[in-house]
Amino acid sequence: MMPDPIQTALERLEILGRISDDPSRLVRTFLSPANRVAAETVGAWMEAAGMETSHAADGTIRGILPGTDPTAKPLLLGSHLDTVIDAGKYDGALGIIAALAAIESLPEPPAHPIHLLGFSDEEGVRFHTTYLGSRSVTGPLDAETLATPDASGRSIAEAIEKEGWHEGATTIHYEPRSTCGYVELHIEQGRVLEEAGEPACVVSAISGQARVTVSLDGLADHAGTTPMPLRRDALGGAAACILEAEAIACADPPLVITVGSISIHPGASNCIPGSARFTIDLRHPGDERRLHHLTALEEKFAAIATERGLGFHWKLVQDDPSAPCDPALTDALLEALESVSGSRRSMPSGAGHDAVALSKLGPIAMLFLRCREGLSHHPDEFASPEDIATGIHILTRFLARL
Ligand code: HGY
Ligand code: MN
Ligand code: MN
Repeated sequence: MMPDPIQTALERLEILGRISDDPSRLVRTFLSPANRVAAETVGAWMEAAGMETSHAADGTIRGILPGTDPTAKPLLLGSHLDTVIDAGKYDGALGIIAALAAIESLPEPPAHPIHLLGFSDEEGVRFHTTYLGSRSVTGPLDAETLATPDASGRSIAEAIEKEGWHEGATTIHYEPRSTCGYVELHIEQGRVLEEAGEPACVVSAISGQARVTVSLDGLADHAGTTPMPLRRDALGGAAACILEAEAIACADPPLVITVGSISIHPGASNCIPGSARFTIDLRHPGDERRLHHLTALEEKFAAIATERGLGFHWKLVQDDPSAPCDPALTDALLEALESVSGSRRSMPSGAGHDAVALSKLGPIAMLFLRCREGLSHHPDEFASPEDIATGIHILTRFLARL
């Protein structure tokens, strides 16, 4: 008796949720040992589903299900294998597992070939970049991106060279207009569906996001003998910048600005911090407003640094415009959504997704699933088995009608 794809999907989510670089919490980052194990594990499941698998040196895994029409362009499905730090087990993994379950649920082979991709890095935890895996299937990463250093100073290029999954690796690449589209299932990571009492919806557009690294350099000095007016306290300057960023974001919703990580030097309780490095994640659904705030924030931070006698460096690590979902592909997904759940809800995504990178190839569409209290990037992230089953049924119906 064939195992039930839904039950299998739920079990696989639990298995993936335990593949971590840290025994005390879920974390899988670019080219980490756990990310490799996750890719190998998903690859084995793809092969068990009759898919031909391959992997890229950067850790992205792909399964191909042939179609019955040799002239048809492939449909791409997928999401990301990596996670944030102390993550939930649904962000990324659910999109891959649910797509595989939908493929396994198809009553007959599809006309279009289906390519299922598990991208190596979307969150950008290690390099503060984002979409590394999905960007790489649309073309080689540019030299500036490849030179981006991690906290240890190792660049992306060096990491791929020294830590990459080179054995048997192939280049996974798609030319623009070489596919009939990319569809991604993902938890909503917000509260709209929960408050509406609906299990799923389609996505209208994915918000643009900018990622910046800010450096402030003052003078490390003695905490006990240095009068306040003589200090060039880098952490004090960072604190002023962070509170200013928060005030700017609160004054212009739906702008959101987040400082997710900060490091200081020397980092002793009796030493005035001589340097501070922190990250900025700035998002707005409108490209013009995002760019306006990026410029204004840099100017504001520069003024704070000058006022405090601090050196200031602003490095725009990445800036992605908003990505609209394709109306025709989204309508096809909407038909499947409505036929399963009766809903025709659509909403914008404040979170970034690999679909942004894949939008450079052709049409994109996304299906959101409800998640409890909208919580995500947190170990208590949760999507119910019933909603996951609904998501798989919607994807299966969509694939069957392709
Ligand atoms: O940060 C995001 O929006 C996504 O989770 N990478
Ligand atoms: Mn995420
Ligand atoms: Mn995600």
